[in-house]
Amino acid sequence: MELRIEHIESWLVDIPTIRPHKLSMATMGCQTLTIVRITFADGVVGWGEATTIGGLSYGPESPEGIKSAIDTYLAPLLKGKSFNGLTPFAALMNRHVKGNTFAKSALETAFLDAQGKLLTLPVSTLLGGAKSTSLPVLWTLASGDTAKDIEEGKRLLAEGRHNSFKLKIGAKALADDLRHTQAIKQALGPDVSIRVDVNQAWDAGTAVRGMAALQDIGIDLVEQPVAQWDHRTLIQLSQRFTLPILADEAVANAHDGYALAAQGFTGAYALKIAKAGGPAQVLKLAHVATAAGVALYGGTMLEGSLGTLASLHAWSTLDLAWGSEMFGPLLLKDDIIATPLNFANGQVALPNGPGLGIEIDEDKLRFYQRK
Ligand code: MUC
Ligand code: MG
Repeated sequence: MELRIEHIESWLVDIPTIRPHKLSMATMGCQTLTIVRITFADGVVGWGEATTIGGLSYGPESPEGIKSAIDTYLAPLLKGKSFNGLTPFAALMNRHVKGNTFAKSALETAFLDAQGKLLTLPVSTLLGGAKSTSLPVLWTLASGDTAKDIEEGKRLLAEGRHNSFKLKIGAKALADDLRHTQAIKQALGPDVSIRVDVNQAWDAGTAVRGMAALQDIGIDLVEQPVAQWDHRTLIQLSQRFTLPILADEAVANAHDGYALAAQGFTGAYALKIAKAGGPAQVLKLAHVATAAGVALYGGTMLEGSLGTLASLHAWSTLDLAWGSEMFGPLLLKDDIIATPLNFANGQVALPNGPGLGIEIDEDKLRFYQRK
């Protein structure tokens, strides 16, 4: 089987969020999805998405930069070439384009979507095969207001949509964040798992005090307490506290995962297709982590349904000890797929149709496309 690439198009799609989403480095009122479509010689098309958070405040690629990398460099490189599978496709991109893993992730997703449609197999099968047809999904309480977060958490528990939550802290002083976290933990009760994501906001001293207090409050997991580059403190914290650490910004790919584990990190890694360069590339990190005894968590860049699905197909082949946070589509007021994903009972169902298993609503795409 050879897949010949005829055409690659990309769009910036701006969709408002259902409420402000406050992280330590940005407050989001809108999410921008960079959507890509690859058309192959026999007319089969594949769709992909690359999405980041807060422009350039979270990661090194902006939505506009991702689109530019695709249009200016990656599309001309790939156009007219034939591939017998994903390995040579990814190798060609990596040979000629350094970094830009978000852009590569969108293209890898689109390639897999098309290959799956051609072979009438779901992307999960191309990635090794799904072990489960639904995956656990938490929700992030991040309105910026403690009372609103409690109300939102209680409503989602009552609806049965989610049974664990992540809180975004780090923008405020430690004492304020601890009050906020404790109030939510108490209000939602001992059976509800609460994790926090500090998004790199603490220095080493604050992190030691913060970890000790969060452990007392009964928090289950602390995500990326210190700066991305500060591996030494991250490793020391992971060894000093029984409260586990989830490495997010500090670990993008298999090389990072190997280095952190080899230096003594214990805990878990947040896998994200965008950090690694796609749904197949991120599995390399997952396998390194598993070999090192590091637990797995399915992470999001708050993607819409396309990026969320690409991730879910990859996560379905793994054992995720900490579940996932693939709730991105629920944070957006609307989406560009014809049938929304099904979230219920703390789980999201994995479609089993060919490719990603969904159809794009092209009218919606045009409606939300940046003009
Ligand atoms: C992050 O750093 O984990 C994931 C969930 C959420 O609310 O924000 C993202 C980013
Ligand atoms: Mg995080």
